Amino acid sequence: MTSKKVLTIQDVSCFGQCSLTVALPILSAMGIETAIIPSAVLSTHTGGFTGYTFRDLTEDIPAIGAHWEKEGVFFDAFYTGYIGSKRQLQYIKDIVKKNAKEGALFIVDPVMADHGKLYYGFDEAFAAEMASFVQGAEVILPNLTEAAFLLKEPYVESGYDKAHIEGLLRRLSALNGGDVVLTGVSFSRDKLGIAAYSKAKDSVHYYFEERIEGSFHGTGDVYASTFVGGIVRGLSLEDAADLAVDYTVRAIRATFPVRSEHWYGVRFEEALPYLVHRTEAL
Ligand code: PXL
Repeated sequence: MTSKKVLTIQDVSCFGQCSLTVALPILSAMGIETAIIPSAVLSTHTGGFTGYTFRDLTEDIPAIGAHWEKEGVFFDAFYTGYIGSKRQLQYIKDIVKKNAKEGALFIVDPVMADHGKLYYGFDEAFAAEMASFVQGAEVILPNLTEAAFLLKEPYVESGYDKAHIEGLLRRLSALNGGDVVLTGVSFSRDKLGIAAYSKAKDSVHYYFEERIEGSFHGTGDVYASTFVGGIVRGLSLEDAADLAVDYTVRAIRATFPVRSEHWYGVRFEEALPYLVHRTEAL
């Protein structure tokens, strides 16, 4: 049981199994009261669909925070994902300051890029703003592409070694002043996983699973949501990072047999009983 309250801020992609439509069910399944602020509403996500609608909700954000302050609504943790505009970053920072309980956690998934490229609608100026937005976050969860954009370094896709990953982790940790979980790390063809850097311990923890061939949209959001749930439920950085790998892999396995029709997301719902079971043991 936990009475902790989380606020997650990311878009609603009405169809496509990512961002809030993934974060909310996962955090709920982990027994965590979760409030939301939709940063934007899109008819679908931007990864493979064309002609989607996009309603920016930037102007609603400060008003929501102000109302909550009046109502005495405060949070134990903040988790941000896909943010629709640069201006939102400042508004969100204000909410993280004003609507926080003492000791509240701030966890940032700097969603903006994958496979060496920025997502549609993002540019290097946004990446620079994101690099300063993460300052003060207890944990950031970039993939390798996002790490490169945050650090303004060339993206290294493969063939790197531990020294490269550990250099990235330390340089990223200098941006937020806290812990870092780097996703999509692989030192061999058949394994894929994460590297977690604990600033307090100055240690790096790796966790790998068998690679499942293909690219699966929305897995970053499944991963980050589960990680946040684990942290809020009291797991260590390393245990939360591992639990999130275990669950994400199950969601991908549930999708693999139907991947050609189900190209837009992962069937994380199939694996929710597993996550509930793992959460019950906490
Ligand atoms: O899964 C990350 C994500 C979230 N939200 C929107 C996206 C993407 C990735 O493409 O397009 C709208």
